[in-house]
Formats: sequence, structure tokens, C-alpha cells
Amino acid sequence: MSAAPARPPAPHAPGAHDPAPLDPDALATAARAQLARNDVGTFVKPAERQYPHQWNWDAALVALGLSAHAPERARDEVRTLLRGAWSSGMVPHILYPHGASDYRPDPDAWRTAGRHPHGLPTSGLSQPPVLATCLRRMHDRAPDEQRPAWRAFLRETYPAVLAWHRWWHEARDPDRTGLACLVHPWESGSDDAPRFDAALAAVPPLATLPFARADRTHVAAAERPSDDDYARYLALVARYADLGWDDAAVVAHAPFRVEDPFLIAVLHRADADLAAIADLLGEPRDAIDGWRAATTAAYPQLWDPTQGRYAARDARTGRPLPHAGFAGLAALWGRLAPTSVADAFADDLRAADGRYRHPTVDPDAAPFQPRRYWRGPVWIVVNWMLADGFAAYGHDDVATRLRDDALALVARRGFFEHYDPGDGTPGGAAGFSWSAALTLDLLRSDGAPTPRAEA
Ligand code: 9WN
Repeated sequence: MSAAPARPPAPHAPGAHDPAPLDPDALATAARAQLARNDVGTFVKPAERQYPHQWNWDAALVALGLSAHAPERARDEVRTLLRGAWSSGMVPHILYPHGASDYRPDPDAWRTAGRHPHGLPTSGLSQPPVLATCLRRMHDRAPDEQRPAWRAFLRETYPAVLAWHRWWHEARDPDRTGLACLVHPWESGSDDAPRFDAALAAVPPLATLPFARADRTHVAAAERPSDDDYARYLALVARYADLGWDDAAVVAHAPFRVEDPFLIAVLHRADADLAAIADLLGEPRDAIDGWRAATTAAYPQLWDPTQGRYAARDARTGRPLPHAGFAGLAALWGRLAPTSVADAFADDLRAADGRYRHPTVDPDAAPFQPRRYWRGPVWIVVNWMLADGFAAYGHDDVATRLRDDALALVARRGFFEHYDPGDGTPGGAAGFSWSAALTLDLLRSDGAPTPRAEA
């Protein structure tokens, strides 16, 4: 199903800036219906067919989308997610509450049995920690009469969210550099992004994939990561499973270890939101302030003057990785960029041609593919984050452009996983939950204050 605009959409004219859709009520109704369709009771699937389990950052974004019209259901989404937490504090990237499906890897492939305190099948990796940011926003935007329930929910969830952040800052940064690392591209949420190519190339691939790729049953192969990527993704999973998912051993022996400007910016922003929650609850915030100070001091190391972006860094070699793409701008979401850098990013975007913004990879870069997954298409979550970031630095025109493009895409094309930045052609999974959830947040955020960046 697609979100039905109230009037027939105008044909997209490349080079023209699309106006926002004019019927926000119809769009919001369609978004709520999409979330309801993907609701399996205890969680909302990320997509109707492609992703039948619960994913970590999808759940946080879905909860945000549900929070205005179904607050108790939103809280349950988060409860389901946090029930997946390991005793280390790690919140896994996939929870399999209903066991196996045609999705691969299936629960057994992870060999995580025995790691979860209650035996829930989960993956052994984590994902971008947007949850604290979403929780704070759900609380802050709630009408007065709902505030006590949200506050109680912040109290309920605070220990698990704090433990998860601690896990990132300690288990994934054992030397306390301020730059937590990823040990798998899946942890970035932007799996086959070109910024990981060079580091992934050093990972010996499995000779053959241990399963048939059902992900290409529901989505065209040309829109999914390659078999070569999968052979390396699965080799990493096997390696970490051999290490028993022991955090220290995993980081020490990781064939892939990357300091990612996106993941770190998401964590840093979430730390700020967690600190605000701590204040609200009267909890001490010293540990969080310490994490924030360390990341603030270290993040400039990721600046790559040749790209004019913050770049991923291969922590095994110390080298910056090319093709930062959208991740190179994530410092805006994290409020980690100096204003001069934010101004330069805004000027770049103003100078860009009239296609849909923001492609996940620069269209002039060699690896750009406008329809393949994280290698070029527009993703609604990226526009949502960058719009917030540009607004925080006072670039409201750019923020509006990103928001309008996102809303134009979902209104005209429906709630898909991603869109071709050239002509808006939708791709990836249909009926994609966070595209619907973030539509609701974008519509609701119109006029809502955005936390400002510090000068
Ligand atoms: C692997 C569920 C997830 C998102 C990720 C997105 C994709 C999985 C996959 O789907 O990843 O975790 O099978 O491709 O990259 O961001 O959370 O929507």
C-alpha cells in the first residue's frame, strides 16, 4: 500500500525542488495504518515481508512514531526491545522472539544460546543507539496529562539504557579513547555503505554462503548487498561466535574494527539525551558527562581534510577510510561539528542540484549506485537526522529542504526502505516501518523546537 496523497502527485522534474505534500492528515493516516499492518503484537516488524523479527534501532524509531497516537503501545515496543538486553548491557541488533523464519541469519547461526539471561534468541551484535534520544523526545513532546506516565517509563527504562551506553563506552572502547568501535558493518545500521569497503576487504570471506539468500526473494538482488559482502559478514559472525561473543576477545581479535563517525555521533547525541533524562530523574550524570567529554575531545581526529568530511577510521591500521557519505555529516546530529564546518556542509547542500536530497553516498563518488541499499539511495532516517542537525546549527532552509524531500518521497511513492535520489524510484523493502514512523515524527516536528548546537 502506498500513502495516498489527496491530489495526484505532480510528475517529478529532476532539477526542481519538490514542495512538501499538501495533505499531512492523509499522510499521517497512511503512516499509522502502515505501522498497524506491521504490528505482530509485541513488536512492529521493520517491513511487511523482508524483516520479520525485531531490530534494535527500528524499534526505537517505531516507538517514536507510535508515541503520539498509541503511547502505551510505544512503551511496549521499547519493553520488548530491552527484554533482549544481555547481562553485559549490550542490546542486540536482532531479537527473534518468535524463533526462526526465512530471514537469514537465523537464530542458530549466531550461536548465542547461553548468552542471553532469559534464553531469548538474539544476534550477538548491536546497532546505533538512538533509543535514549527517542525516549527523551517521546517524554518532552507528550501532552501534560501524559507526562507522568512517560516519566515513570523513563524511570523504568533508565537502568537498561544506561547499561547499554556503558557497554558501548567500555566494551567497545577498552582503551577509553572516546571513540567506540564497530566490529561488524551491521552494527552501523548502514551495512554495505562504501565507507566500510576497504576495511571489509581485509576480512577473509567464507568460501560459500551457509544459506540461500531469502533477502533477495522479497527485494531485487540489485538493491541488496552483494554475495561477496555477505560472505564477509558471515565470516565475521562465525569468528565472533568462535570467540564465544566474549567482548574483550571480540574486540582484541576483530578482523573488522572501525571507528565510525555515524555510530559515534549517534551515541554522543544519545548520551546528551540520557544526561537530560538523568537530570529529570535526579540521577547522577558524572559517568555520562565523562563519556561526552572523551568523545568531544576525540571526534576531531576523524576529520579528513581530503574529503571535507568526518571519515570512518580503520582502527586496525589507523587509516581514514574513503567515501564517508552521509556519515561524514552525522556530526550535525551529534552536535559535534564546529559552526564553521556546519556552515560549509550547508553551503554544499545548497549548491547541490535539484534532485532528492540527501543521497547516502555522493553521486560523484565512484561507488555510488542510486538504487543499491546504503550505496546511494535516500533513506528517510538520514533526512530526519540531517534535518534536525542543520536546524540545530541555524540552517533552517537546508533542514526544510531535507524534510520536504523526505515527505514528498513517502507521499508520492509510499513507505519504502529507500529511494533513488535521481527520480525518487522506491526500492528495497516495501511497507517499511521506520519510513512511516519518521513521517509521523516529521509531521509532528513541524514547528517543534530543535535542541540547538552550542556555539
Ligand atoms: C541486517 C531492519 C534492518 C535495519 C538496518 C538495515 C537492514 C539487515 C539486513 O535492515 O539490515 O541487520 O538484513 O539487511 O541495514 O539498518 O535495521 O530494517
